[in-house]
Amino acid sequence: MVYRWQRPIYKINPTRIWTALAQAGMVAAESAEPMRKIIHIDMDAFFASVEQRDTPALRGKPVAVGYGRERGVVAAASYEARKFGVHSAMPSVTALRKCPDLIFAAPRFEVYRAVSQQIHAIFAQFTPLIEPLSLDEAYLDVTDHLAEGVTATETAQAIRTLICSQTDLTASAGVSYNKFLAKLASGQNKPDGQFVITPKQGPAFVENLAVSKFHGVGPATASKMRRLGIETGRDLKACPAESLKIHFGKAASYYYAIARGVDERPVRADRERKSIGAEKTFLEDLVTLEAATAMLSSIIDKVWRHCETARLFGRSVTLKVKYADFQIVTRSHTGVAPLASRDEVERQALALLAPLFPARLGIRLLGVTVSGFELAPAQADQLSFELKD
Ligand code: TTP
Ligand code: MG
Ligand code: MG
Repeated sequence: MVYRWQRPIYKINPTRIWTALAQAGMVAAESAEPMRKIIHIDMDAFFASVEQRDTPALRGKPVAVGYGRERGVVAAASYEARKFGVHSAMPSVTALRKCPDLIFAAPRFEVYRAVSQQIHAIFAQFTPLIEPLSLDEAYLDVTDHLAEGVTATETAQAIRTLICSQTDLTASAGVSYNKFLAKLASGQNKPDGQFVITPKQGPAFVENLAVSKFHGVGPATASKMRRLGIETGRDLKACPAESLKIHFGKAASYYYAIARGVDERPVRADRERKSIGAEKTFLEDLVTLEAATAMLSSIIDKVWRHCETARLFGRSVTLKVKYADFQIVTRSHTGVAPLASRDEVERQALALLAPLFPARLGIRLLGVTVSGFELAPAQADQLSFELKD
């Protein structure tokens, strides 16, 4: 009897709770665990800036990296192009309508990858705790690696100065006490800027922000939150834990914590990326193979774009189908050679999809994942993301 009551108490780690309370500003920070110092670095208009650096005629001009033809999409837009409303993932035709003088530059992934290695080498001069998120960004934990008398803010400045002198490109930085806030901070003074969020400022900063700006709240989650009346961090904080659990399941505890400026995820160094996937939940269930095929196409576009960005080509394709009754079915195929084009991925995915029709029930979610990479290991493990609506 007694044990049944005691067990949950043993599971609670007092140090972690104390740290969380301190991060939320509920107890004095000095009395908690040493506050972490996390830096998030992200290159400015990465692919576009590299093209402007290497082709002087493109400097100061609205530039999009990608292909201008029909069905092409913008991978990156220079800041000059953004003034016209051009941004990543926008169809090229739309981008040209918004900015008729837009200049398209073909992507050169090997160059972006080389720059990525250069900036990684710079990070490594400051800390071994580096968690890359993509080619152009990473989290750095410098808590135990600050030089004598040097602050995290000064370290971020030093890293940006080195990046600029060694690559001729600019980066922005965010400095804070956890990953969630460091990433939010790096976007605050872009381009070529940095921003600090202190433990004191954290909770208020989150409260005043739109949840759609939160890392980990994709467009589908953001619109679900909107339907529930949750638009800002403040609304999210006001939402009781039980209610979050009902609506968001496993993700609820993450949302509960970030609404309070708390994020205990460690900076995980040198994780190997094992798969790249994307999935999409539909507003209305899909019933026909034609409808499912059409939806799969945009999911594959997204997966393929990220495979290309990371230069990772896998031999396996996995299809995930969630039916209206929430039953999940996965089907996988592994070939002898890496899938080298978007169309090859699509062919495999469709071969896995077709036998599931006629479908026993409407389909509410489709997902595609590529794995079994053969090329150089990239950093970071599974990269999963929601499709933009
Ligand atoms: P981001 O860091 O998201 O964007 P950015 O560096 O172009 O601009 P910002 O100054 O706002 O950070 O992405 C880094 C690179 O990844 C980007 O230059 C191109 C590529 N990319 C794509 O190929 N497709 C996409 O949908 C996105 C978002 C990025
Ligand atoms: Mg960037
Ligand atoms: Mg980035």
